[in-house]
Amino acid sequence: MNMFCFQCQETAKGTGCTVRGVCGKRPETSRWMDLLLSVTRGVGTIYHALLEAGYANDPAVDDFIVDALFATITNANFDDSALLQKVDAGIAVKRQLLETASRRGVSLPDYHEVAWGGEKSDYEAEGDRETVLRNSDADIRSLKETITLGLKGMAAYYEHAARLGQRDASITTFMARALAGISDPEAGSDTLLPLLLETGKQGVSVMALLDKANTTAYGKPEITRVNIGTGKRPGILISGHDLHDIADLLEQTEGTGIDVYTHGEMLPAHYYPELKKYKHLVGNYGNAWWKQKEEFAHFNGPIIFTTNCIVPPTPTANYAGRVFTANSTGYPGWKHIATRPDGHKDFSEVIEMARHCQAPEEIEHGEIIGGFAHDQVFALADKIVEAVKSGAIRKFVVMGGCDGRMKSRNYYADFAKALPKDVVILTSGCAKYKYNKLQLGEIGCIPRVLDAGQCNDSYSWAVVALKLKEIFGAADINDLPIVFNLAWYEQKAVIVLLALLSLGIRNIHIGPTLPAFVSPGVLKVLQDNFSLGTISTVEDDIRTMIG
Ligand code: SF4
Ligand code: SF3
Repeated sequence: MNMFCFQCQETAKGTGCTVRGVCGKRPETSRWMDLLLSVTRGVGTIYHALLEAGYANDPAVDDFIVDALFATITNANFDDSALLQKVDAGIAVKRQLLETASRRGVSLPDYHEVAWGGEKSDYEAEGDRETVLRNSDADIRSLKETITLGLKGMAAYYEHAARLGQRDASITTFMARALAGISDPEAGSDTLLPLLLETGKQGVSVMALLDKANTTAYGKPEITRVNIGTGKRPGILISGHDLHDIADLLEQTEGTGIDVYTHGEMLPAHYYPELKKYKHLVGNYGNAWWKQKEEFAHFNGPIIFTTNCIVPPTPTANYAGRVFTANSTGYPGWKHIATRPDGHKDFSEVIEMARHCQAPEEIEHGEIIGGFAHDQVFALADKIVEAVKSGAIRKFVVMGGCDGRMKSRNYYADFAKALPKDVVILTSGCAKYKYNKLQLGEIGCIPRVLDAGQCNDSYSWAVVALKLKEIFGAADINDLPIVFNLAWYEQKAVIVLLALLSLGIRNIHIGPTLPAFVSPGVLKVLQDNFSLGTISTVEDDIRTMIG
C-alpha cells in the first residue's frame, strides 16, 4: 500500500514519503493518521459552527482536538491501536456534536468531513481517501497543509499549558475555525492565506500561554550549569517536552536512591527553580533525539517519552523493554502510562524497574550552561546593551529549532564555529546540540551561546527582540542587530516560524532545506512578503547575515 507524508524536513527525496517514512512510520500508521486528521477536521467544523451559534467551549472537545493533532506530529506516535482508539473517540465526539447541532437547529456545512458516517467498516477507505493528496491544486494543498502543520505545533504547546492549568478558549476556538477552513472544498487562497497568517498570530499566543504556564508552576528559568556526566546510582531518563511529567517523576523519586536524567528537549527542566531544587535531578544524558538508538543502549535504566521524538528501535535493542510512553506518544509494545483524572501520573512501575537496573554508563563528561529565557536576559540587559553599544557584541543570531540526522545539518555546527567572536548565538529547541558543547567562549561575562530552553521558548527571542527594539528606540524590529538562521525538522518548528513571521520578522533563513509542503506559489508569497530564505554555504551566509 502507498502513503503520502511530507510534513517533516527529512521527507524522502525532499518531496514526500510514499513507501515508508524515513522516520519509520509504516503506511498503515500513515493511513490511520490521515483518518484521525479527517475525523478531527469533521469535529472541528461542527464545533466551529456550534461556537459561532453561541455554544460554550467544551474542554472535552478541546482536549480531543489537541490530543489528536499532537499524536500525528512526526515521531510522536507509532502505535496503530492507540491511533485507532483516538479515531473511535473522535467519532463519539463528532456524533455528540452532531446531535447538539440538530437539537439546537444549527445548520452545518455539507463538507465531506461532516457528512462521513464514521462506520468502522469504512475506516480503511476513509483513511485512503483523506490523504494530503486529496487536494489536487498544489497551492491550495500547500496552504491547507501548512495551516494543519502549524495547528499540530500549536496543539503540542497547548497541551503542555493546559496540563499546567493554563487554558485559553480563544486558542481552541481558533483551532476549530481553522479546521473548518481547511475542510472547505471551495476555500481559495483569498481565505487560506489570511488563515495561515492568523495561525502564526495564534502561535505567539500559545507560546506566551505555555511560557506563563511553565514559569507560574516552576519559576523563572535562571542561569544553570548542567552536568552531562553520570552518577553511581540507578537512573531514570526522561525525554520530550512535558515539564508536568518531570515534576511528577522528581517528586515520586525523591528519597528512593534513584537519580533522574533529562534527555533531548527535557534539558531545560534544569533551568527552573522548582525543578532544579531536586538534588537527584543529576544531569542531562546524551544529545538530540536522533542519536537515541546509540545512546539509550548505554543508559541501563528505564526511559520515559513524554512527547516526540521517538526513533523506532532495532529489534535487538537492549533498551526496548525499558521504554515507557505518555500523553500523545505511543509505540507498539511499549507500556503507556496513563494520566490520572487528577492530571498526575503514577510512575511507580518505572521506579520499581529502575531499582533493579545498573547505573548509567557515562558517555560524556563535563557541563553545559543554559537558562537564558527572557527574564534572565532582561536581568542582564544593562550588560548586553552596553556590550552592543561599545561594539563588543556586533550581532545576535537566533539559531533555534530542531536537530536531525541529515549530514547537511553539520552546517549549523560549522556556522557556529565560523561566526566572528563578537557574535552571540541565541538558541532554543534541540538544534542547540549541534553547538552547545563546542566551548565557544564568552564576551565579557556573557556566554556566546545563550540557551533559552525548549523550541517553544523561541518565544523568548521574540520577547527579547521586542524589548531591544524599545531600548534602542528602533523604528522596526528588523533594524536591530539580530538575524534569524533557524533549523527546522518537525511541526513545532512550523508554528514557531509562522509565529515569528506574524511578529513582522523578515529575512528569516530556514534550513537545511525548504519544506516540501510549501509549493512554489506559496513560497513566492512568503518571499515577497517576508523575504523568507534558506541557507547556502557557511561562508556566504556569514557574509550576508553578519556582514
Ligand atoms: Fe516522512 Fe517525515 Fe512524514 Fe515521517 S514524518 S513519514 S519522515 S515526511
Ligand atoms: Fe526537537 Fe523532536 Fe523539534 Fe522541540 S525533539 S525541537 S525535533
